[in-house]
Amino acid sequence: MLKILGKDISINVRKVLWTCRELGLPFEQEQWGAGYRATNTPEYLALNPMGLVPVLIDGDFVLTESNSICRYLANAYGGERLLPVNPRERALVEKWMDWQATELNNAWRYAFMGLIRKHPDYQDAALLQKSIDDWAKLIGLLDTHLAKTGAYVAGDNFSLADIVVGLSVHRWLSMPGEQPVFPAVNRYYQRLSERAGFREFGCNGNP
Ligand SMILES: N[C@@H](CCC(=O)N[C@@H](CS)C(=O)NCC(=O)O)C(=O)O
Repeated sequence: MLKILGKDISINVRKVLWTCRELGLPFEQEQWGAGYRATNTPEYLALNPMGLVPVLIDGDFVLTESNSICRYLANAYGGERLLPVNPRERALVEKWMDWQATELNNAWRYAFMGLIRKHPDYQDAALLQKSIDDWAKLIGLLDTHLAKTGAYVAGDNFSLADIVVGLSVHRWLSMPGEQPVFPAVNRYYQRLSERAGFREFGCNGNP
């Protein structure tokens, strides 16, 4: 049985949970991370020296980094539909996964920590506005792209890229205040909402 260490409210944990659902994989989950079981213990740091969630334990194999875990699960458990074998099709999926992990994550961090998590270290008004502007710019790029595909981020078919980008879109739409409206992104959100995995782990009340 797969074991996933990490709390339900974490976007990175939810990527892995949703991937398991899409693949029909049973799993056990333990709630680790701030507010739950502490990740700064020697026991946990031996699994992930970063002290972050999620961690996947598959028998004697331990893996960290949410996007890598999603790719591993698709590779190991018949997920070609989510991560194609064809090099070009796969590259388009991986490109958007990398974009989410590097560009999008970095853009939203300050605004998310300040406005949603209400962390005292993230309350500088100018930096909050810059983060929202950077985030909106990237969601705008995604909107232009989705208007072209008319379906999913890597083309006609749902893939791992939609799990990581879809959760990020849900986070964007959870932001308080008046934010720019992106019609293709909104249609994409509706499309994702037809999936049980997204309803369970994506748009489930956690930003
Ligand atoms: N690059 C890592 C980032 C993991 C990460 O930042 N996890 C956050 C939760 S989303 C975390 O563990 N924060 C500390 C905590 O909650 O204790 C991944 O994608 O797995």
